[in-house]
Amino acid sequence: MNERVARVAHEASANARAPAPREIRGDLHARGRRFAIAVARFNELVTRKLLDGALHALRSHDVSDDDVDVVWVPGAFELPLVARRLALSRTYDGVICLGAVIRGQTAHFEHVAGQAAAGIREAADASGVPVSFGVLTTESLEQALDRAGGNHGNKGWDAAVAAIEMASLLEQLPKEG
Ligand code: INI
Repeated sequence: MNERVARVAHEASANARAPAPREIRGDLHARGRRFAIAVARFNELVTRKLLDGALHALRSHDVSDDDVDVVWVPGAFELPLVARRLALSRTYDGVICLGAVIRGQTAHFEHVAGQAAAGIREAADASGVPVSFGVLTTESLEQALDRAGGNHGNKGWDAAVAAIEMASLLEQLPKEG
């Protein structure tokens, strides 16, 4: 055994013995899980595509349509209230929030986008249920469409997959004391 081979063999055996922390990850097995989707009607041209993406993701991960409720709200500003109600109901393993806030269309972009993000976060914190953030904040309609099934993927799909992963992860973590 030359010196380099001996060193590699030594390192490999040391690694095999090295203590390692337990890693915990959520998986994407979602059969039997229940999800609610809260989706804003404002910019429905975009949000319907986000909804299509989210539903496609759930179905692709074996979630039955019978285990999904879709709740329409007027705009992204209303998402937090509904997300909180859905999450606190303990009916769902995860809540997926979908919306599109487009700067070109509103002077109060920052308020709508900021309140939606903070409120959705707060719904998750208050309930301990995963509430995912599928709200686009873009400069233009074109950018929003790009992220709703166009050139930059579908943020609705991403938000649904995040909710699936988080539902699995939370199930594995110690319960709150
Ligand atoms: N709601 C959105 O979801 N996206 C927007 O871009 C938007 N703009 O442009 O104003 C918007 N406004 C409506 C808001 O969410 C509330 O529905 C409304 O203020 C009533 O509370």
